[in-house]
Amino acid sequence: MSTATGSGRLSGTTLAARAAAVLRDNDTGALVTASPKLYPHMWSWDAAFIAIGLAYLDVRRALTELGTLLAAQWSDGMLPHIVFTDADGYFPGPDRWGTDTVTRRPASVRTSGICQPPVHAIALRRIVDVARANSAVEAELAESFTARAWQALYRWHRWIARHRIAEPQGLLTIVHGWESGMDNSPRWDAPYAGVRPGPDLPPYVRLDTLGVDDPAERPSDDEYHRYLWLIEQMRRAGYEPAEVLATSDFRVGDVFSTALFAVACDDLAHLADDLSLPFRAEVADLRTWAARSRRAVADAADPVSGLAFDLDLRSGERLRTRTVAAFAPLLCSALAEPLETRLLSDLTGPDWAGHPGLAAAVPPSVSPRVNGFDPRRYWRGPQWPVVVWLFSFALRRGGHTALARRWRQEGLRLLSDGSFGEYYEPFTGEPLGSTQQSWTAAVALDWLCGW
Ligand code: 2M8
Repeated sequence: MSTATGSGRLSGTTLAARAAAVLRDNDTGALVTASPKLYPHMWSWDAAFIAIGLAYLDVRRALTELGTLLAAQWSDGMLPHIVFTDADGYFPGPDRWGTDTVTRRPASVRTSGICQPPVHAIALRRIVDVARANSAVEAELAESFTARAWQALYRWHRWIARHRIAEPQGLLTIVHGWESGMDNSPRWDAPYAGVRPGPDLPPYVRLDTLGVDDPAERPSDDEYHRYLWLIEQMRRAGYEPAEVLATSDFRVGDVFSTALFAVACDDLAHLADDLSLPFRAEVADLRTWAARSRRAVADAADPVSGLAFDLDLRSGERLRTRTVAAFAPLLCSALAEPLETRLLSDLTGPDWAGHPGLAAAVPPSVSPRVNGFDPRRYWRGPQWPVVVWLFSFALRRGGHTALARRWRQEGLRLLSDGSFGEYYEPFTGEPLGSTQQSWTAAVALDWLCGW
């Protein structure tokens, strides 16, 4: 674990203790909320990262987190993006989603009706590794959980493969910017321009802007109107996967989610092999989906720069916006040399992590040198620790150890005030959005205790 990091910053030990306190404070028993004020529910991809963080505190509790999410899985395999607690104060809540009448949803929980990036098998593999390093007892807990949960995770992946892989390109299709996890990223500006809210959109009042110091750190009202319209369309389609694809004003092939799907498929297959689980045909499926997805990311990459671009499946337009998601090939090792090196030098260079003005040398969500970069507004410029963690983790696995360690160090520097911001202003390091954000605390724990 690292020691003191400099004046006004917490030592590694204190930071880890504070991160643990965030996860404990946000713990309702069965789930850790994404944050105490702004997000008092469970979010699907947050839960995966949170479970990794929890593994350093208590492996059993980490497995419960994944178990809670899997208990909300729909009967067709979809893992919903929000599992609601009883808390008020978040909009859109379960009534607005209107999933109570959907019979594919388990009756015991209220959920949203869309999904988020499939990082759960990546988390489970990580937790098994942490548990094995901890003790034989924890290893046994993690391994038996894996044997029990494996098929549910496979069904989740199969749902994606069946309903959300758009051929011939092979990219993972999203039907709402929220499904990407990068809600208002400029990646989605062009597709959102085609979303035209109808006059019959039921009225609503936003609550999210009350949970932050400055509403300018959140998406605009105009964006929210489109977000709500897409929900209305899906609700009218009964959240039926084929009907949603046929009727949604938003249908985009997401390179970042596709790359994560490739890695998650390989990780789930690896877990079955590692534990000698009797799922030979399913493992073959996973390997096929992984290879297909990796190829789709490679095909989406510009042959000169290596940057991978999303595809608007409604207009056929390639979305050439320079956001951090364009480095998706690095997540799943999709590109051969010299393109991988080209991408790495771009991402570490002055347009990105090497920009001379940054407080911490990690990639922002959008390059500061791109028109429209906004250092304070959510996914349109700030640095997101969880995204930095994903790249550092992938780079380490891919053998780029020195860079992975550097980003771990710089990522920790970003977090070292101990407030665990949702995202950070890249030039000042100011925490923005929510504080005590659980997944930020979780990645801090992994960087501090697992490297
Ligand atoms: C943000 O998204 C939610 C909607 O899903 C919101 O703004 O209300 C995103 O940052 C998303 O990636 C994240 O999972 C969620 C909870 O942290 O918040």
